[in-house]
Amino acid sequence: MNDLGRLEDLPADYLAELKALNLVPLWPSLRAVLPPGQPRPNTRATFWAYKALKPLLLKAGELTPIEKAERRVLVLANPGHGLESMKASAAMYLGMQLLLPGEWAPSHRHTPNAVRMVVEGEGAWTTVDGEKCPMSRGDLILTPTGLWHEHGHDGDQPVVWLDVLDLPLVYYMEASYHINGQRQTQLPGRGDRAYLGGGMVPTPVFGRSGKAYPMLRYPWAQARAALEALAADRPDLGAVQITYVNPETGGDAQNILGFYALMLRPGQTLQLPARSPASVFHLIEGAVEVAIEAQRFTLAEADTCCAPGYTPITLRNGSATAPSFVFIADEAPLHRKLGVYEVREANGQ
Ligand code: GTQ
Repeated sequence: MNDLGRLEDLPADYLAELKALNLVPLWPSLRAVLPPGQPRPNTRATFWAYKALKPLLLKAGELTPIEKAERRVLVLANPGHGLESMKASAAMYLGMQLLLPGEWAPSHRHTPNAVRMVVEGEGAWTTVDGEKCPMSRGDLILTPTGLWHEHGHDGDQPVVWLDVLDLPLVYYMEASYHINGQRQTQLPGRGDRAYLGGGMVPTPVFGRSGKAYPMLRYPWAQARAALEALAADRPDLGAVQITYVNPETGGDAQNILGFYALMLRPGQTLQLPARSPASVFHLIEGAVEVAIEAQRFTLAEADTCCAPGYTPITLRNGSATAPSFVFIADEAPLHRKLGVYEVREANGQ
C-alpha cells in the first residue's frame, strides 16, 4: 500500500482557498473512509450485567416520575461510539425500560422501529395500533415505524424490558421524529392468536391481511416450544435457531433490524462466522459464555452484550445439563437490503 499525501503536505493558502469554497481534498482521508480489507468499526464488544444495572434503573423510578420521563430508560451505550451518542452499534440502540405498577407511558409514534424483549415482571401491556399486547418474560413485541404505542401496567411489581431500536440509523438519516397522541382505544383482533398455527394464515374471503405488520406479539412460550421441537426433531442441526418473521411475507419481522431466538443444547459450543452486521445477544434463560475476539463475557439471565460486525463469535452453553436460550438482534436485514451483507470464512477471506 503506497502512502498517500497528507493534509500537512499542502500549502496553507491552498487549504484556505479550498475551505472558503467548501471544498476538501480526498486523498488525505481516503484510507480512513475506505480502509484496506475490512472496516474499522467504532462498535466495541461491550457487556451489560443486569444485576448491576437493575438497582440503578429502580433508582431512576424513585428519582424521576414517569410524567417527567415519558419513557424511563437507561440506555446501554457503546463506549466505542461515545456514550452520549446512545448507540450499541452503528444502527442499533438498546435501552432497559422500567414501568412501575399503575404507571402509564403515553401514546406516541415515531419513525424509528422499536421492539421490546420482556425481561421481568408481570401485568404490563403495550398497546400498538389499537392491539393490546400483554407483556410476559421473553415475549417479543414489535412497535414498527409509524404505529401508535403506549405502555401501561396493572400488576403489582416493577416491569422491565429491553428496547431495541434502529434509532441510530434513522437519526443519522435525519429522518427521526415523534408525534404525541391520545390514549388509544383497544380494537378487536390479536395477531398472536390469528397466526397461532405455524404455516397457516387467516384468509378472509377477499384476501389476506393488508396490514404491513400483521403480528405484533411473539409469545416466548411459543418461541421456546418451537426451539425445543426443532432441537428434538433435528439432533443433527448445528444451530437451533428461529427468526422472528412477518407471517404474511415470510420476511424479517421489521425492515432494518433482524430478531432471532437461539437454543444452545446442553454443553453446546457454537461458532458463528464473521458477518458484516453487528449483533446483540441477550440471555433469556440459562448461562452462556460469549467470545468476541479477545473478549470473554459470561452472560447470566437478563444480561446483554454486543459485538461489532466482521468478527467471529463463539457461544458456549455453560450448562452441561440444561439448554440455554438467547435472544439475538442484528443489522442483517439492513445489510442485505443495501447489498453489503457478507459472511467471511474463518481465514478472513
Ligand atoms: O417505549 O416508545 O427506549 O420512544 C426509546 C424511545 C423506548 C418507547 C425507548 C422510545 C421508547
